[in-house]
Amino acid sequence: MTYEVVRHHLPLFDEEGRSAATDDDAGRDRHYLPDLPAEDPYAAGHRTCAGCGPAIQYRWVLKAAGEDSVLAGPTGCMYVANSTYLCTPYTVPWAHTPIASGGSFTSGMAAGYEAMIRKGRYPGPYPNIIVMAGDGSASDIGLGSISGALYRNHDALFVCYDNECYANTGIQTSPTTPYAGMTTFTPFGRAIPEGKKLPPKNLAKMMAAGHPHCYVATATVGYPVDLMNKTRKGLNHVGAAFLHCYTPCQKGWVYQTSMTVEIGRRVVEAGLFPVWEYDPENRAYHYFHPPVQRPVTDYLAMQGRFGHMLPEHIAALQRGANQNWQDIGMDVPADLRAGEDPGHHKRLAEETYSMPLNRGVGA
Ligand SMILES: Cc1ncc(C[n+]2csc(CCOP(=O)(O)OP(=O)(O)O)c2C)c(N)n1
Ligand code: SF4
Ligand SMILES: [Mg+2]
Repeated sequence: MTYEVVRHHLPLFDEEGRSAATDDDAGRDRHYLPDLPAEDPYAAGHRTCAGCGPAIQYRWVLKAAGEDSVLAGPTGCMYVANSTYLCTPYTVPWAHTPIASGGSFTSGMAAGYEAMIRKGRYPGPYPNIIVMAGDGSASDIGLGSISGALYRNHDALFVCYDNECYANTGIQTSPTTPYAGMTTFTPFGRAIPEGKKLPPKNLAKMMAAGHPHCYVATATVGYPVDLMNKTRKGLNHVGAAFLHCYTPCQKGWVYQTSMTVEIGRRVVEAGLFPVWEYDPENRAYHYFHPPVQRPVTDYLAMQGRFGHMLPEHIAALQRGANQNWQDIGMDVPADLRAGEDPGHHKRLAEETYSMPLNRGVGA
């Protein structure tokens, strides 16, 4: 006898929040969080750094997914800092995998649950199967196994928490480290004054273009309701889904601990991390158009990893950001266009940044 595989359908959160939005003096809507589930499958008591972006992302993704979830975590900060022998902050089943095999391990879990439910050996419903891999794992060492799982369309959510470095082993460069981002493997000096010379790998676009049957989206910890809704959309999608989430690393990027969520918004407002969704049914990209467009210096000056940048490096990044604005269908304001000229800039170490207004944590 064969049993039917029954799947969850998770309702989406109200992005506008439950209270009237008010405008701050920069014209941005301030929202309040909608009612969130009380459950917290990523419990308090873990040992990540204060202000750790990946930890914030883990908490929100798991709040959105709920208690009927099973998790895998390839080696990285979110394995090492979260788990010590026989102790983890997860209230749901969780397994560590080698850094290269997050995709293959998760494929096995998905196929196993399907088979057990069909044979009547597991009562169901089909659980939320999630792997959260760092950028070193998802975009580099474990890319092949995640691509294989997406290609075979296993019903699971594959998340890359992107802190733009191999953090756990001492902040080494990864394929997603941005141009000029300083890491222990890309120090700046007389020979290479910008530190990192290469532009970052566009992991999410690669995943969407290469696996057009999958739900693919980008998100940041600056927009928590959007992140939670994309988690739910990815889980509701029957088949493989990939979510690329930008997660600042306080230790590796060197910024004030309380600024993690703010940096998660500024990267979008500076045009350096476009937020979008790929709809596999219509094979269409939907881009988020932020209400504020900033010069890249508003973002760079908050972080010590960019402090060595010279005017020509800043201008190069502004050129890239302006290209991103055009790619997502937005106009490039004159002051941002002017920023393509190195003569427009000082050394970054001489820049200051304004402390942001309290914008709340809504969408
Ligand atoms: C095959 C292999 N190579 C290298 C390592 C060493 N290693 C452990 S954690 C880690 C960093 C992983 O970086 P990332 O996936 O970005 O996660 P993060 O530490 O940034 O959270 C590395 C290189 C390993 N465990 N396995
Ligand atoms: S090093 Fe970075 S990613 Fe790792 S725990 Fe600290 S803040 Fe989080
Ligand atoms: Mg990383």
